[in-house]
Amino acid sequence: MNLQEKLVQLREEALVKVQASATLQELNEHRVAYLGKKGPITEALRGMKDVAPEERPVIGSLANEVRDEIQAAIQTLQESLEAKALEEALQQETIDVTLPGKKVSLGTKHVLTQIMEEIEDLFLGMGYQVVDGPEVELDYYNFEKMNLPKDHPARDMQDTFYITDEVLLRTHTSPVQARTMEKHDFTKGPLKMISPGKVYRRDNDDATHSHQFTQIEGLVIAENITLADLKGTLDVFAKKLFGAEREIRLRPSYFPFTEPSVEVDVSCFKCGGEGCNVCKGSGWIEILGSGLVHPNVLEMSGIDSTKYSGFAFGMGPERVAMLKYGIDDIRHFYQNDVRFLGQFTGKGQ
Ligand code: FA5
Ligand code: MG
Repeated sequence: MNLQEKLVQLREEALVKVQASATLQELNEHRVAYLGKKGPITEALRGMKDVAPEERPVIGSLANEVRDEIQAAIQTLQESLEAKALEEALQQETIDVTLPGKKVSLGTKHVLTQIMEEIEDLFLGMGYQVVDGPEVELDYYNFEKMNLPKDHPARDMQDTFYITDEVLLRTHTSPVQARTMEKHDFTKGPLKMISPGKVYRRDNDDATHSHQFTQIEGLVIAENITLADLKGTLDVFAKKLFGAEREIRLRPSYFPFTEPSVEVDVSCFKCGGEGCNVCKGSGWIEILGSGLVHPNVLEMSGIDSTKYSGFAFGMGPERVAMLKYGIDDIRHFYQNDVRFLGQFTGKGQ
């Protein structure tokens, strides 16, 4: 068989084998076998030296032709095998987007935090600053500077956890009033502040009382502050928190640090005023104590009581939240039962 016949036969044989390849691996084996350095075409071309010089161009171009054809056949099949492999891979990796996703459960802010932030926002909007104070407090600030000297009978109104004779767990947020008044520079303008935080009392726990609870103190001192300013402020507060239709009453009261003093009650959410276990039969729930700052309190912090006057209030956010959301026991706030907490998802959470 001469070289020409050999090349033609090689072409037939290679094309049949290439076409029969079922996998990319098989195809690659044929490529190496036919077109590789040790393959028959390279081999055949090496035999050119025995061919008559005038036949060399013919055989040479035939050899190139055979090689190109085999290469083209391999290329075509390779592309289709690759496309098939990709198709198969995609089919296997298909994601079913209609399957239900895994739900991620997000936490929410505690309902008390939500109420405190709502109240803070309201007062910040009216130009008040937010001030912090210590929970472990001196008797001096908690009582004495609030016009409650050591032997004052009204100290019994707030049963106290003492640490030493002079140090206690604050029973209200009012000591922050004294701490702020001492430092305030009235040449820079009036004093308007609120102070939220935890307080402690030796109260017996029941539906509306806890031995640890929160308060938000409010204090405004300027020239010509009257009871009308206090009433107006409490009115804005109550309407914002409870809505215009809810009943509110101001009741004359007594605090050593205010004169006159008033307490604010909101009609009971549970019985609507009939009397029940939550409001202890009165039909009302007390949310805050307030009044005009006693001149003694101003003077003790170095403020001229003939020039300045002010109002103050101390409210219980737990009671506010109970009335707003119809929560019938204060202890729910502290038990951290997610079935309770999860009901208050708040704004934008
Ligand atoms: C005071 O603590 C005064 N410092 C408030 C005040 C401030 C008056 C400034 C005048 C000027 P009282 O003891 O009434 O007052 O408490 C205020 C509010 O705290 C109550 O209206 C109630 O909402 C809440 N509160 C009082 N005791 C408890 C308790 N044991 N558990 C839950 N909330 C309570
Ligand atoms: Mg009270």
